[in-house]
Amino acid sequence: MSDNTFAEDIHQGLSAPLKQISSKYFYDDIGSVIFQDIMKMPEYYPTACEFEILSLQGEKIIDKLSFAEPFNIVELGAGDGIKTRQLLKQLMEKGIDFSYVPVDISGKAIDELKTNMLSHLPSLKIKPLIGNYFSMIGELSSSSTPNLFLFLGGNIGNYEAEEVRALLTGFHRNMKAGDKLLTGFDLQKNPATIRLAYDDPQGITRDFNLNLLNRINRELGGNFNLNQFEFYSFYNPLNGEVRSYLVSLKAQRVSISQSGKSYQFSQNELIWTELSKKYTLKDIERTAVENGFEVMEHFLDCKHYFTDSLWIKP
Ligand code: AVJ
Repeated sequence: MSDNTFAEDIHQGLSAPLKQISSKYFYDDIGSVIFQDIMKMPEYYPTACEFEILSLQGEKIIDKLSFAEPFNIVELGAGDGIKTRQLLKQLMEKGIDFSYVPVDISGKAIDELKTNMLSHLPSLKIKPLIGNYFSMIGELSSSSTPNLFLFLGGNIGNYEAEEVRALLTGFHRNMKAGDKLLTGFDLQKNPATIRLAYDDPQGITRDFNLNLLNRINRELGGNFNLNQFEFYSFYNPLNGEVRSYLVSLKAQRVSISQSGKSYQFSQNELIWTELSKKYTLKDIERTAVENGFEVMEHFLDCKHYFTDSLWIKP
């Protein structure tokens, strides 16, 4: 991602009536480390739930594919790969012939993932692809090798309804008939459980959000004073949305030296940072059908907090 896009997005976001900074900017080197810490917090249940699903139900998932070998397991946005590795390990132990194809726009992320995967699974056939999701899906689908696409971790929760539609229709258009998609969705549950996961008492999620301002300071020459912003996160059980914000604690003006622009904040003005949407199984089924997929099976953890939902393009 070029610096220019970041600068332009920040300018647009801070000029909007409701100021916003996209959650995709959480993940610079510092933010990625903080996210690792979030995934280790007892309050942040999604990681453990999806780890359980992929560790305990890997065989069930693979049986359900009923793919001719060899096939591809194509991971869209691979992250650190620990959860995926649980699934791959089971396939290898069964002697199944497949290739693991992680796709990312960052060559660095892909290199690290490859090294890490091979250190745990030395005989894994890994064929990383650098590029955007849609064109890589299209390229893979032009061959007759069956594909299972993975979109794990609940990343889909960060997308607004229209963005979900654009993403899934883009996947669908580029997939071939018979190819499958396994997507992680965080499920609606006791609202207090969700609230705690996104507003933890240690303040790790707070630091994750404040790092956005730090990143602007570092990369764009911003002069955000982090003491003059606080974090606020709200879960609405009526629509399943966690929305997170930074709050300006006083009236203040913030400048960005790289662009020479400045932005006025009133006291208690918000910067919206993230949507983390929680789904019901019904929502997921409707979303699948609306975008041309058929639901094959939901794989849930034992607490029914999270699902990896397997869809087919008929
Ligand atoms: C990486 C998008 C799945 O929304 O749960 C964790 C990011 N934000 N805590 C999520 C996140 C605050 C996470 N995803």
